[in-house]
Amino acid sequence: LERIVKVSDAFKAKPGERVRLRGWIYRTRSSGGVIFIILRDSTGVIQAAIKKQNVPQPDFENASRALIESSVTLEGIVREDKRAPGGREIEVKSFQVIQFSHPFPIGKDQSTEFLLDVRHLWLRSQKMTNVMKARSKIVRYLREFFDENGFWEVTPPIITKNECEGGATLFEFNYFGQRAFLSQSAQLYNEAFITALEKIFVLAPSFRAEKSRTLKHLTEYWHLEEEAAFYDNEDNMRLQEQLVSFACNKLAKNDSELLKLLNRDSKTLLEVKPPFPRLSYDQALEKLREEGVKIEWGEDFGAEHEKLLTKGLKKPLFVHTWPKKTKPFYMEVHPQKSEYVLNADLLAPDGHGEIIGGSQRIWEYDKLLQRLKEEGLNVKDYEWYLDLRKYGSVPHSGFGLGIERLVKWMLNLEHVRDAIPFPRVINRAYP
Ligand code: NSS
Repeated sequence: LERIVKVSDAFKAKPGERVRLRGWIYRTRSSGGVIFIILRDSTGVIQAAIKKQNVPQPDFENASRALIESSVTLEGIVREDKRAPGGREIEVKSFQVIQFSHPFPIGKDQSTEFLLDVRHLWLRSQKMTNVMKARSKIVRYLREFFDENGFWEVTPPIITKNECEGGATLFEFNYFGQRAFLSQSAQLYNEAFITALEKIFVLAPSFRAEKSRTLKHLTEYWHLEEEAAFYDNEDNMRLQEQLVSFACNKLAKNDSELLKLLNRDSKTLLEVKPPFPRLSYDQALEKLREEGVKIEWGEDFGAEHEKLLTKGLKKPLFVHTWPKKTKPFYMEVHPQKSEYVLNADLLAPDGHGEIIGGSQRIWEYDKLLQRLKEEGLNVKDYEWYLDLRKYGSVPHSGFGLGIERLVKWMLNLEHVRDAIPFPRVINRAYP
């Protein structure tokens, strides 16, 4: 009796073995009395040769009628064949169609916008399949790192009454007559968890009403956020470089075949190791000015600035100690320089942009209250957050990493939307 196997198993099977495969038609062509089908499943593609004299007549007719992307099952003998892709071919003995596909709308050289319109179908392309596999691995390694280092995974709410990262990018909605928002960040809740669990992380969607179209902004993205009691900004940066290096090294070591399919060289990822280079905001500003950039103190960096700062780097770059006025209310003020905060942004090499934002938090009640007022936030909505500074408050720090930004850099993708199956941007919430 035949075994049901995956395409990858068929490549490992002994020649002469009889196997049964299930999947989709990736390519099809016929020549004389033979139909060559490239069969695709989640593990890869393999050639199958359907000869008229080898199969029952209806099987041959179905094979000749079935268009690409039809779902099929077939049974046959594994043969070595130098002419076939990968040096293997299935000599088919029986062939059934599960569903005859309608003519597939995706052909060669289609526009980016069209491929986004049919994203639900484009997901099965080799490119998207490989990106999704790599993303799955990367997320697994990130979780593994936290698990090995004593962090608990927690689950914050998505519906909230608090802004975390400024009003300009809030998605507001009517919550049974009350004003509420989609979460921009789990951070404020993360700060509540640490009094129970000390070291925690969250993987959840964050929402930002980003009104501009760029290579790195989504309106819905996956946010990996960490928070730890008793950590200062130094501890925070060290943890970030360990986390990022761990994920890069694991992917390079365990998944080099996958990386090859994505045209990403494993060696670069193996070289990502602590410590990462660091510049203070003021040093970065000086460097930009040396390059001829006109920029005021206190201005945020744009994509071009980030590109200049990270050009040719092998590892990500920390830019730390930012002007207080450019950053949110919750960041701890620098003890010696009151116009600065204890924070760091981590910029990926070669202009891939900011992948992490993190800081030490204000942990004292009076200071936090003052900053909330300075920023004009409604103190009533933050009473619970202020409570955290009343009952056993401790110094603490945390950060947030954008999964799609990290994946974009690690796989060297062009656009952040290539790193997420169904991207949401200003002009798109379909499919
Ligand atoms: O705004 S952040 O810089 N920081 C926070 O939200 C903190 N509250 C996180 C924390 O300390 N717990 O966002 C963090 C990261 C940022 O570095 C990006 O990698 C990513 O989140 N990010 C985004 N990715 C994709 N699209 C958009 N629009 C986006 N905004 C931030």
